[in-house]
Amino acid sequence: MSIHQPDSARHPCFNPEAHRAFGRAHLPVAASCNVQCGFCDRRYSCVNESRPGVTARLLTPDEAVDAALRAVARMLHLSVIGIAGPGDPLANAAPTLKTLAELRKALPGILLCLSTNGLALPLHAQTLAGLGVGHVTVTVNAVRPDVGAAIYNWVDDGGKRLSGRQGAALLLERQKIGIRLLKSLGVTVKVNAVVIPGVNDAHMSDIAKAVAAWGADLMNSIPLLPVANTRFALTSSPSAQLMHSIRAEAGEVIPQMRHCTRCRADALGLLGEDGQLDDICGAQPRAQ
Ligand code: CLF
Ligand code: SF4
Repeated sequence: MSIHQPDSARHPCFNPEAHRAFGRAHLPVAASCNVQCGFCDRRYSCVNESRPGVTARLLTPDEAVDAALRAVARMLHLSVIGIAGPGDPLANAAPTLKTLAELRKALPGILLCLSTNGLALPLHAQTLAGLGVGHVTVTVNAVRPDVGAAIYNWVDDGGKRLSGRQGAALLLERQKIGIRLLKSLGVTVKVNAVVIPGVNDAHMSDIAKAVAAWGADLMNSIPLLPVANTRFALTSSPSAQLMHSIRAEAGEVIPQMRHCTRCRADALGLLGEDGQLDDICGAQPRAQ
């Protein structure tokens, strides 16, 4: 199975045939997060760490737009500009939406993309669609609150911090509403799911069925990358064999992405390349 949305033909993540020809730029304008996933550590530096949630430094919207314009001018194969952290783009709605609005004006032909945990998605889905953000990724690691409670340390809903099943249930509800809303607005939706052995690996087919029923177009099962000083620091990554069987089973109900390279929040170029936006390196790491 594959997806056949017209704009996805040149999106390197949504179309496996496009990823050798088209690249993406991530603009790191989203500092904080409204969820704490048990596997995530967003402290960052320029020491060649390549995984989601890390960036050499944060950019203001103006800096981000300038960097994007320079990148597009020198890299003709850039087809997508995305906002993917280092925190959650919609937990930082002001800089994220300002950046997207400026980009839409300056680069009318570029594909705009965004990756979110979905907690604030119902609030912003309409605005995103209005700005022409044609591709959105929502990370859904659980579709049962008891499973989610083992993954999310807490969920912060406008200053109200919820943990355990309560937090996981709220996040799940927002993800469901948000994805359905995006689909009603014509946005192409991918679901990322981090596979954590012993926690949600046996739950992946339930996630696939649920998100397919919500209307999602594509699913990307991502093997856990254990990060020091997190809840899952000592959990092993799933084997290639386990990932193969998870994708095969999930692929019965929703198309699977199989070429994800787990990009940094400031990645630039073809998937697998971590080029740098001009002058992004050099700032000091920030405390979380
Ligand atoms: Fe970036 Fe994500 Fe858009 Fe792609 S990445 S915001 S959908 S333009 Fe792509 Fe990188 Fe995997 Fe993400 S390979 S981590 S799936
Ligand atoms: Fe990290 Fe994303 Fe989870 Fe926030 S939602 S804690 S940025 S993985």
